[in-house]
Amino acid sequence: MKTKLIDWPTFIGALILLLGVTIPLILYPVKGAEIVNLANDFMTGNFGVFYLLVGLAAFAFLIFVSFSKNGHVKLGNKDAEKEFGTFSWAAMLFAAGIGSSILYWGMIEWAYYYQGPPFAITPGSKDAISWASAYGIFHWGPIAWAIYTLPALPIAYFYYVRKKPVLKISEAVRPVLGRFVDGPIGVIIDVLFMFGLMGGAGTTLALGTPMIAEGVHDLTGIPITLGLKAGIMLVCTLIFAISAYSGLRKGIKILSDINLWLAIFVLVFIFVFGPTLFISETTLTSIGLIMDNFFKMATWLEPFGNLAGFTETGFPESWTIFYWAWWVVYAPFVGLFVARISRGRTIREMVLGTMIYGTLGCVLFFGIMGNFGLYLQLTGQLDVIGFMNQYGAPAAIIEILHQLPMADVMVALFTILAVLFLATTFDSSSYILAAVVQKEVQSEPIRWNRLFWAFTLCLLPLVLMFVGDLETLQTASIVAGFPVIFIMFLLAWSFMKASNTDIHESKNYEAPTIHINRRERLGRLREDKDVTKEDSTK
Ligand code: NM2
Repeated sequence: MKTKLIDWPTFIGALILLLGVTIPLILYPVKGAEIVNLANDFMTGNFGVFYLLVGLAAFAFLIFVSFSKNGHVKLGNKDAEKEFGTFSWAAMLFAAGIGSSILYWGMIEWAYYYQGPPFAITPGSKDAISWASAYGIFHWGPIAWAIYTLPALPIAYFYYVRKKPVLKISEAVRPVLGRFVDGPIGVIIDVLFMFGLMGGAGTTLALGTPMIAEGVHDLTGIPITLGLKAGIMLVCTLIFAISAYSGLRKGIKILSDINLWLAIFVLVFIFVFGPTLFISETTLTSIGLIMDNFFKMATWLEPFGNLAGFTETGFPESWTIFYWAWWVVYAPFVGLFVARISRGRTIREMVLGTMIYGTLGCVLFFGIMGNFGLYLQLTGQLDVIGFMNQYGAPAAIIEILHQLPMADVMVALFTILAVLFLATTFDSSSYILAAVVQKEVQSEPIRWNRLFWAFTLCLLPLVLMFVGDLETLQTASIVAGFPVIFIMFLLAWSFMKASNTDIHESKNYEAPTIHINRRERLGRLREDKDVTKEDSTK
């Protein structure tokens, strides 16, 4: 067993923090939940502005970078071939960054907005219905994907351009923090990121497991008990542990490809056999509504609360801020992962590819699955909202699927798809957690290390489920992600600092990887001509 490569302070630090939070939650669940909820209210109540600004800033920054000189830098040597074809690349990045939550929220998010709309609109009104269809797409749209993409910039840059074989968040902020990253500050940055990710992943499991259990129950009649849910978690863990163990090119890539094909099949099926026209029209209209109101949605808070006749809805805290926080805790991981799979692409290709494919994928899920449910509601074919309020969201999701032809097959495929989505997020998470606790990653992190983090990822939610408090975990993860926001700033700053320096010094810097844009090329041609003219006049 190779242990020399392990960065023990980070490895142990992350475990201590994890146990330090889990054990008190197990011992004092009620008090623990109280504290976590207080922390959450404090954070989303007071730092909403901050979160919304981070979203907007990430979005603006990435657009700027992709069209600036820095966007032309190629990740890898000039002649490096793309390590993965675009299809597999997009499949992997989507499968890594998006878990089973997209099946959950894609199906049912609209139902929450229908009953609790934004902008103090009357619940169930015509306006509420339009926003119900649009808001989910916004929460999984370009700003969210920008949050995901930002950390990939410095990480990919150092790994492929400066060729440092280290896949760590701390390494990516070296240009700003300098030697400090070699000391405790570096360890703290990595540990905080790992903790946030484990919490964010806990939220994913907390949502995914009951939905998969509902599918299994529907298909087999097995009652939904704690045992069934624990069994499901263990099976999922086994699948993603095997995938992480077999590595990037075998396990993770193959599982992601299958995941994508199955997802396409399910979506096409619902689109074709569901209300095709309604789905197309509503999705397009929703996109228009978002475009029209992009900045309004991206900045909407409730500054007046209940003052002067205003009514506070709590919508921004419960949804937009919560979502941005959730994307933030996952972001460094997705950044590390996207960076790792992007060899041979330019920064611009990586950035625009992630944002565009990511957003498009989410639009398809929300547009097709969500609007199918909305259609059932509006036509009275199924009172989804009534069903959900009585039996819970997972049951409502399965009931929606029952309205399709070949319902049992669709429920089965949907359940398998949920397992796959979960597994493909968790195998890459384990892979990245393993990478971060290593001093060096030449090609892949060590196998036992990958396996270790696969099981650790599942342990916390599993134990907390028995204490009956997955919700606390969900909240705790968001709180845990708060420090990651500052890391996001450092990451953006580091990228600009490093790549600008390299571009300025590019004459002696490894025959860069930097393509010249058209205007510059013309400029240079002109200079050359001037030189020749001068020469001929001599
Ligand atoms: N995000 C995309 O459960 C999942 O789908 C993982 C969730 C951050 C909302 C990511």
